[in-house]
Amino acid sequence: MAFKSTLALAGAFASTALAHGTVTGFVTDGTYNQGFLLDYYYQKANSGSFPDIAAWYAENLDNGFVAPDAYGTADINCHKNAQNAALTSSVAAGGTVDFQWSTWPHGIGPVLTYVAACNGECSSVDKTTLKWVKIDESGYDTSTSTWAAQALIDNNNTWTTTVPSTLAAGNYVFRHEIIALHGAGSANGAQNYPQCFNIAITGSGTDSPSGTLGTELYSADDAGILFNPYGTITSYTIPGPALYGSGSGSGSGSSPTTTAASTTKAATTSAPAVTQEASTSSAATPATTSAAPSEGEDDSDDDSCEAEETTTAAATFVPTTLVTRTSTAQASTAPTSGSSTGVALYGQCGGTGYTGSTTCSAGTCTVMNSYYSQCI
Ligand SMILES: [Cu+2]
Repeated sequence: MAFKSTLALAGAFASTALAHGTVTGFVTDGTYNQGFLLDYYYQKANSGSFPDIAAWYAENLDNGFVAPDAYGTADINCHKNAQNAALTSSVAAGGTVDFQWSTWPHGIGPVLTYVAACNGECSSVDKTTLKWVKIDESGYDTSTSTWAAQALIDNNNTWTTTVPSTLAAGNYVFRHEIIALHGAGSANGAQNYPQCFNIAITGSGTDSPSGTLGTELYSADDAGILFNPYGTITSYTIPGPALYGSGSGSGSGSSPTTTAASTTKAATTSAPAVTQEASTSSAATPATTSAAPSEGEDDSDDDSCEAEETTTAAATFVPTTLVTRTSTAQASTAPTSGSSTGVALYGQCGGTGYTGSTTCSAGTCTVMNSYYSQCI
């Protein structure tokens, strides 16, 4: 990750600090739904609760990912310490879901989407019992030498999955996932970033395919997990169970905007104090950086999660992409800064490069690190 002279810019907009991004919004048949924000982690830490939304809560802080040595744990389902979403959105069988990542730095790896029937309420289903059906997968396009993750980045950090029209109506957890492979040439070097959403499928489909438990989705030595992505790639085997028959997906969908690239590259600045999580992740991160060649001209896509962890700064989500996407996206819970009434609870109230209000309308402005102070 390049830390360049964008601190002031990022500070002006920053409300949530992330390195890898989360799915901060998802669109079901054209309807925007709130996704997971890192803010919610702090809300939960400080107040014990987080908003009732249709996106699952997870503690994928900063450099958090699920490594192959954790494929046998519950975290592989919906990311670290995931908790059920309280609400449920809906999509018609045959319709589309757009997953909007706040930012995404790694252009090497597949993108996959699964569904699991809840057989009841997804708000209370035991995640370890969910059986995942892969409905969308994309790996490496040898004709264009492009990874799915790069296509996602190029599409305004958005991925569109088409819901198979044959799936039976009912309550499902959708599991959308990027597997970053920039370090996957080494054992335990792949990085899985799953996120989950409660979405009811409507329609007249009748198919209820059997799925695969999360802990059985991948193995550390799968051909598509332990994979050297450097050099000439003649084929890539997407990991996980077979794709459901009528599923289809693509990296296209919502129109990319010309601001997407600059927004992504501008997303560099402060991170809240998550050093414990980050250092935990760091320990699981193979030191492949120095041996790994560049991923190309996109210098924001470095191969080093260690670099993000060993500096005090990490990338920050700049929520301008949400604003350009849909009008309803503006209803996100991003705290306002610079308001005459002060910064809302959990909002940023200080830090290097920050130019907004330092007065909290609720809580006390508390220094998390030199780059980020928060009203808590
Ligand atoms: Cu990384």
